[in-house]
Amino acid sequence: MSGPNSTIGQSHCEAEDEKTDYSRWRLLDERGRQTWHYLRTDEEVRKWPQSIADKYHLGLPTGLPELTQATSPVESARNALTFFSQLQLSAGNWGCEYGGPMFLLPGLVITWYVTETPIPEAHRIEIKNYLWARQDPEDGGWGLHIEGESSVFGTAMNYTVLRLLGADAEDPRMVKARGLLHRLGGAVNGPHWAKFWLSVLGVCQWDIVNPVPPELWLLPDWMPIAPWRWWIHMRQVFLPMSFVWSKKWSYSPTPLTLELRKELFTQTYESIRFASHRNSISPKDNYHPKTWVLNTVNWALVNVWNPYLRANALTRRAEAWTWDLIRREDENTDYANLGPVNGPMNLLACYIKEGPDAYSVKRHRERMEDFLWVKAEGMLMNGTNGVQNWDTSFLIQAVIEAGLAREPRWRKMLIHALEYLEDQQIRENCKEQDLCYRHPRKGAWAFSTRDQGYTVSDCTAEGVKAVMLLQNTPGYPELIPDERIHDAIDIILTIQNPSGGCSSYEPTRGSEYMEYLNAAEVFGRIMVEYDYPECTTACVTALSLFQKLYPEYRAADIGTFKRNALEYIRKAQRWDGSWYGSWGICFTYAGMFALEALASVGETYKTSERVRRACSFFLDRQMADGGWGESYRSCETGVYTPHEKSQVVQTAWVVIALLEAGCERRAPIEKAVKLIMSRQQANGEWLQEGIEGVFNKSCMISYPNYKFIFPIKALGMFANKFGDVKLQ
Ligand code: LAN
Repeated sequence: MSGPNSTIGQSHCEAEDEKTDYSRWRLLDERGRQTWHYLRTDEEVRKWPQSIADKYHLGLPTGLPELTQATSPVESARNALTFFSQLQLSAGNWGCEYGGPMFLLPGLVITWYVTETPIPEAHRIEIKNYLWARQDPEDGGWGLHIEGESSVFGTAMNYTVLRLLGADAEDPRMVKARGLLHRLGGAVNGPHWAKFWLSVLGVCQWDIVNPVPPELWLLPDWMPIAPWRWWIHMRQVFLPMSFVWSKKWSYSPTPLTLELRKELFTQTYESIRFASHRNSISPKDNYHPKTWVLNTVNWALVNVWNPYLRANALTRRAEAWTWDLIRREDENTDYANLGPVNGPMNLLACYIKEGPDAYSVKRHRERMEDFLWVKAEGMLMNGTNGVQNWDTSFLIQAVIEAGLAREPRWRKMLIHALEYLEDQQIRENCKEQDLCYRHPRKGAWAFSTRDQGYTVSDCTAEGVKAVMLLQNTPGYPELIPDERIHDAIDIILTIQNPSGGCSSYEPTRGSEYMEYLNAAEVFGRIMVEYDYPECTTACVTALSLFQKLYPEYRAADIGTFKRNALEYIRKAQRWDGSWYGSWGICFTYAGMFALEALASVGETYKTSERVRRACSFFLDRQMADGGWGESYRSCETGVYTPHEKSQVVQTAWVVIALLEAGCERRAPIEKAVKLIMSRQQANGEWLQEGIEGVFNKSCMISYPNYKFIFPIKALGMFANKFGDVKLQ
């Protein structure tokens, strides 16, 4: 172990980067809690052998055998499952890296540094390796996400991380990164979150940070801008951020942070008027420019509220209430927290409030491990504490679709996956849920684990679908009894908006006009919940399946829900037949869901003009090799933008979409299926291609297990429709 400060003064140029011994890394899965461990002694290595999943995720040879070449879709799906089943973890779930965003490690590493948390040597080495691997070789910078263009946010923050972890300022890669940062105007041109973290670190002065007043938490609930109405991720980040901002807490200067004050700016630290840079931002970072409304509010807060009106008593009350909410978030999640941004910030808030030896600080430090992942490139921070429930639910459904659940060979694997979902269904609401503005969660599934414990509409829907499908397949046990299935359905029924659409975590609580107060600059559509075709479809299809199995239960509510949801799906279709996707890239993803929803009420190619329009949208964009490929630019611009190369995952999405739609043109679908099969490797796997997921319009995120799950489903659906014919 070495403290962060132990690296100060290291002045050698790293000609050859340090590496850890990859045969010593192990992934531990404790009821879905995934943490990586670096074994120090040979004795430990002997006692805890490396699994195939460990090797696969680390990029080491797995030794899995070559399989008989698949000639039909189901054979191909079977080969894929032969490979993928080897990656099932001991708790019954599947795991994977969940990287992509490049702004997460900085929050964590700065928090470690300022809370003087010892950073294990192996972590220090592999985080650096990851950042080197992800540095843009052309300009030397980093972007908002791994495929994005270099920005001040990415470059200033990851440069800082590298320095905190011991990289030498004169390392040629650092010199190059600094050069780019200076060309972009230096760290003063970073977005709000960069300014916040650098002020915490003591490298910027707090004057550079636009106000984050905790007093907002005292607004009465009826006020349209009260924080309880915001999208959960924004309010849970705003919460600890406002606490820290209010305290204007900064780490005392160290020799290293004094160096950073020299490196991150284009002028001397002493000559910078930090207050004048509150609104400075490089065009590369300014995806969502601040509105005149927000600028006016900020101006009033800085020039009138803070100096003349901010009353001590009120501030103290606001800090006390904010602290209370932070504490509740920690307790409700056993310190796992909602996500990778509020996690480190809550740790920092606990450190400030309760001191270095508090239980809260200790437990938070342990929980930080849940976000870290090791892969061939090094160690990164995941976008959540994993993708456990989501991937496991989808995999079960894909296997059933492909007809493989009936083959005895997969029973053990599937029962184990079912046991996992059983264990992960949330059984109780949060304590005093109204006081902390939490939506009910009894019966729900979260995206990752039960500990994290946040209801997500479509995670609940996909989870309960997987359970219902499998429990109704001959040969599978009933692990989740009816009343718990009812609980899940009750939760789904709470999540619909008046529009008929469903949002992600809660029904929409505030107006779209709140977007006028979006202060993050780098993200779009973040302030409130919106309707999403993806989430709506998942809920509708779960309810349809449920109705078939339990026709009596809340039949009227379900009927109304479905009618309104379908109305929303129809309205959300664009004139060209497409749907914009918010959680996967992009039109190929949302189209798959929307067409599934329409098909569930019998609207198909034969009967519906809108479905034919949707099919034409896809068929017109099929690439010469038979596949589809869509660039992440679609998400940013809202205009379908082809990828330079067709993508297995997106091709599978479109095959599923066309088959759901009942598209009668077999030839293009068959060509797509052949393409998917042709990319399969001899051991049954598919290789990683472009990034698959997105959030907040501008930030991409990886779903590496999609390259197994969706091809298996697409191949199975093709065989169901056209027979398991020889294709190769
Ligand atoms: C996720 C991941 C899963 C995703 C789906 C279930 C796929 C979606 O259908 C609903 C929304 C949800 C749950 C979702 C919301 C936003 C998340 C949590 C993420 C994209 C993963 C990371 C992201 C989170 C906001 C990242 C932290 C960044 C901030 C701006 C706070």
